[in-house]
Amino acid sequence: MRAHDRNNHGRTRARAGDHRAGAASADGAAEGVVPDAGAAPAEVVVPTLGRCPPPLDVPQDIKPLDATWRRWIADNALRRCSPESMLATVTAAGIDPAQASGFIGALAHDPAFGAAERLRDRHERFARTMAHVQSLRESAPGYDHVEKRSRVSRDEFIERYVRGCRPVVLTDLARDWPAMQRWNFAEFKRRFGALTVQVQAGRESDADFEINKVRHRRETNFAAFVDRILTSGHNNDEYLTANNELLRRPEFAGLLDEVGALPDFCDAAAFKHSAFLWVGPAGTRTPLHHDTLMLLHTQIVGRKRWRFVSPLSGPSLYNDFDVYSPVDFENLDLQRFPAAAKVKVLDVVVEPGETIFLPLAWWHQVSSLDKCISLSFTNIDVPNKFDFGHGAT
Ligand SMILES: O=C(O)CCC(=O)C(=O)O
Repeated sequence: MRAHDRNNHGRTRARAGDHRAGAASADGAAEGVVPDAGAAPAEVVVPTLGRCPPPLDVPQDIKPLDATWRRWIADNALRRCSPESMLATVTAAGIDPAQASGFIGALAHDPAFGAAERLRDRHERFARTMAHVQSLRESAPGYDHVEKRSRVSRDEFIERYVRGCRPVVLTDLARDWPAMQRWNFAEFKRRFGALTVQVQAGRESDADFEINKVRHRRETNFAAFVDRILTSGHNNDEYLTANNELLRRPEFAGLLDEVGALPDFCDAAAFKHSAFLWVGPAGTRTPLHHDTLMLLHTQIVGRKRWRFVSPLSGPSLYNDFDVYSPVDFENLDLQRFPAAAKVKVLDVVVEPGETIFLPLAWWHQVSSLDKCISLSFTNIDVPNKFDFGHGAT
């Protein structure tokens, strides 16, 4: 499947060009501006202003209203922020207030802005519908925890988890895999230490390391990488992720033979092309995103914490770019992301030997509690290719 060829389970897009903070500004960074009270429907996102464009080069000069600020105003007017609050922010940034106020006043009569309002209203109706369906789902007993199950049959797996679109941890899927005995850091170093592998590096210094993953690719000696994992403390700086395509290299092909029998809801013939290795220290973090296909992820060594959010809660996740959300449920910033407060997060720790099923389009963020070796695979024996388009605004 084409999706299998796409690295990191379909997360192909890296933001190109301008990627300073705030370039995609509609993520609701509150800047102290008051939303227009009473105008917003109560059940949808409370409007907050997006992040401002960068400060002017010569702040003391009165500057004309440029295209970036026009877009900022249009974005925030669509959020129903009040003209006064927008004007105050724009003026404080050194922009000509007369020009800004003329632009704000003219928006109401601008047919292009009218079209944007209609799209916004349609989006809000859709978001409300999804929120209502989600609240029904959350009212089901047991919704708030991820089941841990063994001996799940193909029929039940497909019916309850794939079609039912709910995550599950399968405790016995990898029980008899030789990999469970053979894969560990010392053994990896002994067998593959001389080889060069591609990792994601320098992540700690970039808040958007996942979106910018192309920039973080580095080649490194595998033994040296393993040594750094073993000696470094808790950190997120370096991580061998699904991007590396390591299992497609003949030198590593033996690893695939050490994965034992797969359950009958997997397509064994497709396994070789759809398995991905993950190796990293305790402390790696994969930020909130959704994949474009379903997958299974087995912990061989170490534990990972997965946090899941239903796709129906997507409208509360400030998703402005592709499949990524800037919300971090480990450290929730309610000032910037007030709508995320109501989102129900399912939290589960996956232990060595356990396999998590990631249902379609579920948002998830993952952190390694220990030094980890994991294997993900996407060859679930059901149609598993979906077109999510390009979601960036
Ligand atoms: O294990 C991880 O760090 C992230 C896994 C993940 O997010 C994925 O496979 O989509």
